[in-house]
Amino acid sequence: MINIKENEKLSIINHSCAHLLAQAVRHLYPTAKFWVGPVIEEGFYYDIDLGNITLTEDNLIQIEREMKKIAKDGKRIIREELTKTQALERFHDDPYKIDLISKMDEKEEIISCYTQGDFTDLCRGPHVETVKVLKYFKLLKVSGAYWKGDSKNKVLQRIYGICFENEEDLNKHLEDLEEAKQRDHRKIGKDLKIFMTHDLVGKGMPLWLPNGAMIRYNLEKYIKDKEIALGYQHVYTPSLGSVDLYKTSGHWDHYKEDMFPMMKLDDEEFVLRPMNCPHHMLVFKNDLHSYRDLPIRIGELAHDFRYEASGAVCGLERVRCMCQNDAHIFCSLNQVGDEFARVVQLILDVYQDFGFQDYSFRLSLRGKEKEKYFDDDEMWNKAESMLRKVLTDLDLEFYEAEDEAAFYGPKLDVQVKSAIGHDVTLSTCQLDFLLPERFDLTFINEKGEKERPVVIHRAILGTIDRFTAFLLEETKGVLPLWLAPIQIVIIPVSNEHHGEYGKKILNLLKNASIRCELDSRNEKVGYKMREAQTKKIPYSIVIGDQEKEQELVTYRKHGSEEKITVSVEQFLSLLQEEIQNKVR
Ligand code: TSB
Ligand code: ZN
Repeated sequence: MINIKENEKLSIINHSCAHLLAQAVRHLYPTAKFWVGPVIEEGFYYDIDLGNITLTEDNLIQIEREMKKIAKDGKRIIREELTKTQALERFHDDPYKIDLISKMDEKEEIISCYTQGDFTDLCRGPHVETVKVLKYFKLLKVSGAYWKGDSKNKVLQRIYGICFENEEDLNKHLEDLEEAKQRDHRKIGKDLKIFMTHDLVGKGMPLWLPNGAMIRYNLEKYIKDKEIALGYQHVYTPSLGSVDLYKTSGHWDHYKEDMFPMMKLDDEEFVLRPMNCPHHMLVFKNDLHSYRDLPIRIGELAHDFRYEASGAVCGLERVRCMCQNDAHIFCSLNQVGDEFARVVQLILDVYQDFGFQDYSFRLSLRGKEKEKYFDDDEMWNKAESMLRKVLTDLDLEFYEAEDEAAFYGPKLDVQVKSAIGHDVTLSTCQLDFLLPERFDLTFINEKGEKERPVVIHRAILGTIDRFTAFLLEETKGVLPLWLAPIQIVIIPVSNEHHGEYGKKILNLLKNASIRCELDSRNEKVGYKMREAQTKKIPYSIVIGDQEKEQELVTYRKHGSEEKITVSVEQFLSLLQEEIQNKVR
């Protein structure tokens, strides 16, 4: 989707459209007060103080109508430059604009305002010459937004909109938005009964329904089998740990804000774990290790709990209870390059299996906010330059981002975009010199001396939760056969005549571990077929007289109109091959 902010012409008309919006709101709500109305990637918004009024979608339609009226009237937009004193005088009865003006320095910036007809707004500009050109716009939504983003402040009404130069572009954009809505995993997850949420359970804590649980079982098996084949050893460790464990690791000092609060039992203190690293450090420490044993790769499908802001949680994409596809690799310094290469290769293989193509690598570095990161400049410089070299040696195309590292070290993150435009990390591979130090980990090197290992933290699917969210959006819910919760639906033409044969096929497929259902409801075949399409079941098979007499099945693949009749054995081997090869 187009990024309005990156296009100069569109930025200007969107900004002018924000003023048009404000003018229309002023006409309809004369006491309205206006905060700021910036251009954003998705168009523009304006934050407006409407007292106790909460706007509805219907109100947006009325405002849009008023905007059209003003635009048609076609007033010119006139710029005026003011001194600070003049500006304070001009906006003296508007506390929001006074707040803005008082922070301005007239020596550094020109203070200007723009007037169109009966409406003047403080603004840097530039704007279009007349409101007449603002024809192709749409108000998209309204939500509450705290003044200056601070939850202690008043809630303002934030109205979002977008404006284009012509009707065609606007319509195309609205179609894209509609498609994104259809592709949103929260919609697919609800329609296909994959997960649900409930206020009684809490925000960011989805419940996986049977269909979702089957997808998840297959994903977990897929990645665990792959990892075991690659020399990972899987463990199970508890979802709780003592506060001391997290004090030792440094999480208590640098990650506490993201954790659920401590629980006190008798005289012990526990936390729900936000990460699994500390447990895995202790698993490593449980044995003596020689350089010959390294790298040691400890994996776990491990449950973690993070305090994500209530406004940030989103379906399965951002949750408060998650299951990481986690592993910690313990290796010597000179094995880091190879191990990183292996992890990157595994990521690429997995993305290939799922057909993911739109992703980018991000080198996530430390930021300036010191307290967020473990304070050891030498360690950070070493880790960051080492990781940068590893990535350069791998010939990987990547971009760098500050203030995105873990508190213990820099990361290589794989970034993807969700249907509604969130930029999120899926896979991650991180370099850590800190935790081995904090847990005093050692191995015996070639010289018989104790040496400190390096730890690589990595999650390939990220979390099963976020991965499933992304998978549902990428596939629009049409999962490949090997992952589909229900793979086949068997539809007898008549229950009376073909029901028994239907059951026979059902058992045969079930015995071959195919997940199938017999639809023996008293409904028309066409109706059942359509329902199988809506449920995105990969194959529906219809059986009537001919099929029954000659031991055949007639199948139809999801999304295809073609009906193909084959023997039962042929059908089964076709399915098995498709599952085996993870055909998409
Ligand atoms: C990889 N200690 C490391 C681990 O060893 C770690 O926890 N890294 S992490 O913080 O980056 O999290 C790993 C992955 O979990 C991320 O790459 C992301 O894909 C996923 N993730 C993080 N937060 C959430 C969340 N709130 N909801 C769903 N998935 C999340
Ligand atoms: Zn970790």
